Order: sequence, then structure tokens, then C-alpha cells
Amino acid sequence: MCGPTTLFVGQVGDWTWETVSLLCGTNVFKARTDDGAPTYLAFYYLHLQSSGTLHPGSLGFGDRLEVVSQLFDLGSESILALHRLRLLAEAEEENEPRPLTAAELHQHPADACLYVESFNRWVARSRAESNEDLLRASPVGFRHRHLPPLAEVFSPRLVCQDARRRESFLPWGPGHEALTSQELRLDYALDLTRDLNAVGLVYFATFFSILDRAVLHFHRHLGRSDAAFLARVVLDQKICFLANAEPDAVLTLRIRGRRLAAPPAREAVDVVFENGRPERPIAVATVVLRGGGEHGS
Ligand code: YXS
Repeated sequence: MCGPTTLFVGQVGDWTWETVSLLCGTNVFKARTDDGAPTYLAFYYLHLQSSGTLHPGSLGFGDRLEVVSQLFDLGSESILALHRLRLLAEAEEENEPRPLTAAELHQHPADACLYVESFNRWVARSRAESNEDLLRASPVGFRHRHLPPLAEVFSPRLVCQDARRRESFLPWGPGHEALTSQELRLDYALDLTRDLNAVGLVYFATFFSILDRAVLHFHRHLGRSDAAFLARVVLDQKICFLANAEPDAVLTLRIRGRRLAAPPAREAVDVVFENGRPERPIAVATVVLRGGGEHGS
């Protein structure tokens, strides 16, 4: 789970699936609808939030992490999982961790922790041989009513609807300054050797490797070094998965970057993933990075 963001989110994805399997009476890895079709707990929205102390790029070999996961009831077709990661000191004993609430993530996050918000929706294929036009679904035996409800104010649905409409998770505000005179475009041909999961869908964690490629392209366009990219500190990244894609798809990434006004220095990069239909992107993402310029100053 260290190194590329995609490895980290892949591990977090397993935690989400394992937690739902443990607490919701359903083996997520073998879920079926009542007519026996496979149904998948697809990632619809993933949000990583850090103060900059513990972030995906800071994880290294041998780190011991305390991971606390909490589920919230969003009905029969979806679920919200929160994960809180904290580095354990070398000799620190593993004690009963404090509970994790949505208020902590949204209103009073701990500086030393890395938070992940995972909004998953059950989907099924509408056509056996296609990744497109996935349908909302719900598996037999999925128990969710015993889970705590989620306050509407913390609903990820509203965040996703807004991001889809705005093509960004971060409204443009006073003092935000575009870093390029126009958006950049980058084509990405899906790679059969590493971008699909075991059932042939474009794997959710793949979207993060494509997102990192878009951020790298943006950095290079600004003349920044690869070393600066590798040293980047990602404070917040959000992505909404609006549709999947066929394995032979060539995606077009539309990339915009801006410097945010208020100190500390931060930049935001918006990436829209298009699959031939500009009016219906398959994903929208926003990455907020510390600093800017060559060394994240
Ligand atoms: O009817 P209204 O006006 O509210 O509009 C609807 C939709 O028409 C509209 N809408 C869109 N608008 C613009 N661009 C789009 N791409 C788009 N898609 C839908 O939004 C309104 C609300 O629709 P909604 O959200 O209910 O969507 P839906 O019912 O059409 O489809 C729901 C899903 C979940 C089936 C769809 O969002 C979807 O397929 N998402 C992609 C899921 C995905 O591929 N996840 C990542 C990889 S698969 C996965 O996670 C694996 C299991 S794994 O873990 O192995 O990676």
C-alpha cells in the first residue's frame, strides 16, 4: 500500500469491502441479486483528507497503522464507510481506539490522522459483455438498518451532484488564480494488463493512477521537476465515479489547475474523465496539494 496512490486506495478498498462483509451479513466478494446475478459494491465517491502530517505519500515500509472503520446506513442500494488511519509509535501498545464519527472528519479532524470517506453503491451489469450502463442493484441479505444513520449535512450525494454539475469539487473562489491560460487535455488508453479488476470492470483504484498521471502531466507542463511531483503532499483528493468504461476505451482527461488564495500555499487540480461523451463524464476529480512552484513552497 506504499508508493503510488493507486496501491494505497486499493488497500483501503479492501478494508471497505471487508468491513461491509463483517457487519452487513453479506459476503461482498460473492454478492448476488435475488435473480442470482453478480452485484458489486462499486466505488461511487472516494475522498482522502490529510492535514499534511500523514498522507498517502508519507507511508513507508514497516509503518504500523491504527485503522478505525465505521459504516453508516444509506439504504439498501449503497453504504458509506469512513476510515481513520493513525501511525502507531514504535513501542506503542494497541489500545481501544476512540470511535470515528462523520463530524470528526468534516468538522474537527485530528492533525495526525489520514481520513478516507468511501461512498459505495451496489451495481450490476445491464449487459453481460459490457461495462457501460451499469444498473443500481442490491444483494440478497444485505443488512444495513442496524448501522447508524448519516446526518444529511454530511451526505456525499450532494457533494457528488455538485461536483458533477461544476466539474470540480472545489468552487472557484476569490483570489483563486488559474495556473494555465486554458485547460490541458491528455488521452489515456486503458491498459488491459493492469487497469481491469477480476470481473473485467475498470478497477476503481485505476482511476487514481490515471488521476496521478494527469497531475504529473500538469506539473511537467508548468516546467516542474519529476522530483517535485514525487515529493508532492496531497492534502485532499475527491473523485466521483459516474460510469465505468469498456476495456478498449481511450479516455480524454481535461485538466485545470489553480493556486488557492489564502495561506498556507495550496494548489487545486481538477480532472474530468471523458469517454467520448463530453456531456456525461465518467469521473470528476479534484486534488488539493500543498504549496506550488518547484519545491512546494
Ligand atoms: O435523472 P437525473 O436528472 O437525476 O440524472 C441522473 C443521471 O442521468 C445523471 N447521470 C449523469 N450525469 C452526467 N454524467 C454522468 N456520467 C451521469 N451519470 C448519471 O445523474 C443523475 C443521477 O443518476 P445516478 O447517480 O443515480 O446514476 P445512475 O443511476 O445513472 O447510475 C448509478 C451508477 C452507480 C450505476 C453509476 O453512477 C455508475 O455506474 N458509476 C460507476 C461505478 C464505477 O465504475 N466505480 C468504479 C469501478 S467499479 C468498482 O468499484 C468495482 C466493484 S472495484 O471495486 O473492483 O473497482
